[in-house]
Amino acid sequence: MNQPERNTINFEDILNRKEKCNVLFFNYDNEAFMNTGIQESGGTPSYASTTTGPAGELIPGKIGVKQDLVTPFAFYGTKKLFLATTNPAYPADFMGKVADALKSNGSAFIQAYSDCMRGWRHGAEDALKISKMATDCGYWPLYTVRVEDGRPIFSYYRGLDIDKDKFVEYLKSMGRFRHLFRPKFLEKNIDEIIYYTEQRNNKLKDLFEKFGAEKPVDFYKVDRKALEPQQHLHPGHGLCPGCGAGMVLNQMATAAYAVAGKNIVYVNNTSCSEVSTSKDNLTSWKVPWVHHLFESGATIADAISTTKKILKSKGLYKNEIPYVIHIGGDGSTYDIGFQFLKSALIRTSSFVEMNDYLNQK
Ligand SMILES: Cc1ncc(C[n+]2csc(CCOP(=O)(O)OP(=O)(O)O)c2C)c(N)n1
Repeated sequence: MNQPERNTINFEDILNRKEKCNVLFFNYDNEAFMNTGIQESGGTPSYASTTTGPAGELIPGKIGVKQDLVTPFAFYGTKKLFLATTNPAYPADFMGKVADALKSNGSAFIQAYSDCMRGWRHGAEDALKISKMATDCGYWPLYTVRVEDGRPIFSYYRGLDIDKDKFVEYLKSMGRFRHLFRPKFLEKNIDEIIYYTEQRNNKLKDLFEKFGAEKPVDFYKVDRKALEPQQHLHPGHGLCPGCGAGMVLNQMATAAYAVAGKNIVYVNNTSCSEVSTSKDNLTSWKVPWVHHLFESGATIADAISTTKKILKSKGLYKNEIPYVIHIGGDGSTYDIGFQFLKSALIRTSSFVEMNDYLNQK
């Protein structure tokens, strides 16, 4: 079989692009409602033990599958949309995608793998190793969908093939799956997790067949040594040691800082990233940051971006339009808050002509 062709995307070239995203909707997926006590969400994988679906003698953790959140967005019908999955264990791909998203017309949604040592029950020092394994075993594939004029174009970086041995090692590395290995070896349940992950990946492969890019492998070239440290967040925060969301926020802000400087507004749904960066009247954020609720965060992000554009088009706003990033955990993205996220994402992704108009002004 021919090697698929690589599409090399230079970080520097992205920075030179004129386009500006309306809102980047950013979900960090730690696969449960973590800050309120590890409750099951739509992002929780099959048979993971949580406090609302604890593994016991009769029920081995979550009954049901981890939902596919990203690909459906490609088919709702939008003008221009950038969709991607990321993993902080692959920082060049991660930061390249954040920059690419911010420098795209329309809107964007990124879903980041986000290890949670507390909720997944493993040592803090293993967070990066486990994150890397997630993609390498085929559990967390890294791919991109660019919707252009209403039609999705799929590309990928890695993680589409299941490595069964690595997958079992991945499950074994976390306390939330320990009940699958002892006291009894629940082979049928383990096989089922792998089977449904493989089905999801096969579906993705079919989508690449049908809607694949001409050069299907996206390779982001980022000179990480040349990147300045991000200036959006102070180092002080209340995340757990080894928290994946810390790596995620740092990489996201590093790429966003390279693109936007400090001309950016963050809107943060209630979540670990929100409670850990705000305490009474103290905040870890150095740039404008708004905390909003599950149901309203995405709408607020849309409103901030859209209002400034309308004012600018009327000559009532003199400054440069800021970039806007909306951050939500999986609970507030898959479950409570989904309809508002979906609406805001689709609404803003069709807001293309206004950007062209403002660009020409
Ligand atoms: C409508 C609503 N229900 C419940 C809550 C209480 N609550 C605040 S944060 C949170 C958990 C958020 O989980 P997730 O979005 O996955 O983020 P994480 O804590 O994992 O970072 C919950 C249930 C809320 N704020 N709003």
